[in-house]
Amino acid sequence: LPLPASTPKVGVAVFLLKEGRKVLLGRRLSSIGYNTFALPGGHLEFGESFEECAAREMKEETGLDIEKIEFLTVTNNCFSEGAKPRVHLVCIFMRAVLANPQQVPQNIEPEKCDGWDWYDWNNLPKPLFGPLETMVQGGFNPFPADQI
Ligand code: 8DG
Ligand code: MG
Ligand code: MG
Repeated sequence: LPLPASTPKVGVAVFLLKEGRKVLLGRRLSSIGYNTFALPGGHLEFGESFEECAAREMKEETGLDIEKIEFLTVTNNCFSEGAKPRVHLVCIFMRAVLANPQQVPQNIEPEKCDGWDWYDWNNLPKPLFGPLETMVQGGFNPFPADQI
């Protein structure tokens, strides 16, 4: 059988929610979505649950420990990078809160992210990473119903 040049991959991104309707975002330095604001997250590893991946990527990228990790939604995203072949990511969106509300995010992967900060849901920075922008445009809200 001819092998495909690539296959869809699975990403897990996390809405880390804070009181006052804030979310944690960082400006991407990776080629996909360069300079856009995105959630912490990364690729699902073999054998991992979505919750495990969310906690691991959060720790690797920000140093933060999270809890109340819940599934929210899934999106299907194809990215083209100029002339380069397209990247196809199925992205699982989770939400979570800080295990210790005093904990401060650190920029542990400075080659991939410009730095993490909290942003008001009603005043998000621009430009947002494509998949996130599409969700926000569509009226998606990651906060629990009793906080909307
Ligand atoms: P890894 O090597 O640590 O496993 O991966 P990464 O370098 O941290 O991957 P990533 O690009 O941060 O995340 C994986 C994919 O998830 C990304 O290429 C596309 C998809 N994705 C979205 N929306 C978001 C988002 O808001 N944040 C992040 N981090 N990824 C997202 O579709
Ligand atoms: Mg990562
Ligand atoms: Mg990442």
